[in-house]
Amino acid sequence: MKRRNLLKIIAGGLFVNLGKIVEAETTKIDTPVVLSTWHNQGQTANKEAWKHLQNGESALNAVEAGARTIESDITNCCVGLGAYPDREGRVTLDACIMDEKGRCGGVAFLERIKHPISLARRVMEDTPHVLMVGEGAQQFAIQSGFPLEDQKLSEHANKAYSNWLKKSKYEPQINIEQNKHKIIPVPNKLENGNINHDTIGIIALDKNGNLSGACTTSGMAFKLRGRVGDSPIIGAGLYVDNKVGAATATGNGEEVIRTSGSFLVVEYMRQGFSPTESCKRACERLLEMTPNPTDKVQIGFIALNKKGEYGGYGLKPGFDYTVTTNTIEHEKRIPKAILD
Ligand code: SD4
Repeated sequence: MKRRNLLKIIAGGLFVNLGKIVEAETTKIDTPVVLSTWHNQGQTANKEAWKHLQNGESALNAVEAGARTIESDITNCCVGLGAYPDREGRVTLDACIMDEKGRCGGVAFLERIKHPISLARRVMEDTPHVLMVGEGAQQFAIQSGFPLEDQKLSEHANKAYSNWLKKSKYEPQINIEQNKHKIIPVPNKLENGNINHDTIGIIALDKNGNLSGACTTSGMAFKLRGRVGDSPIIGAGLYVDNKVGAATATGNGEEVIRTSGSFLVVEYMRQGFSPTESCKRACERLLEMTPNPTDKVQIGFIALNKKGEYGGYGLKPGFDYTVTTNTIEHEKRIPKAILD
């Protein structure tokens, strides 16, 4: 092992000890690193992102590429145009992206555009704005050369929506696969047998030590038309500060927005807490604001600091994420939960 690397590892260990970290998941520095929310889809996203990181490309390119693979998956319940629609039967998408320079872009309430994450990047790079929504965002997409896709539900989304219409019960839920009650509007498993998972949040540190992140979703299944969650909102669903770290969230967006969740996680890291401890503290803060979350409320945070240390925490059990480094191949991590 090179002397430089050895020193880095020692420094990582010291940071953990001095910071009185409760549960550091990593002390060994092993970069580049990419983390994605959930394992089911996170491993696919990480595999794609890793190709870019391995080539020496930027974390920004890596997170965009990782998010795009999930947006392309027409069988995904919760991301991209194949996902579950709102209560009017229309799929509306939210996404945002942030890079190492503090540049950021988001799109919300976007219809018929296959890759909201790439449009968010165009908002960041080609406009003086940060967030574009609805028809205007769609118009900007078309002007930017994005194809306008058919207004059509995927087969599995159509079935789920038809079932939901029969019950006609407006009850959007998150992290549904963990719900023990059976009065749920979306299935625990998709028609193809895949487990139903949520939003993809992906954060990476590249070989040059730069951080970036991306977050993309269709939001809550059968949501009220026009509802926007945390995922396109910088500071809520995603935040990156290249001096400190990056964080992203999955779960009930309303709770994450109310606590500026991802920003909060990064601020805890700025204070010297490990990524795991920072995610835990953000969950605790959330619990202070919502002391009695119903069984439908779930939140998961993942975080990565400038040194390549990473971690996560859930409000409740059931959350997992995926990590990839030179020595860790798209592995599943099951973080602790506040309400374990
Ligand atoms: C939202 N945060 O729209 C998203 C959904 C999600 O796990 O992450 N589900 O509120």
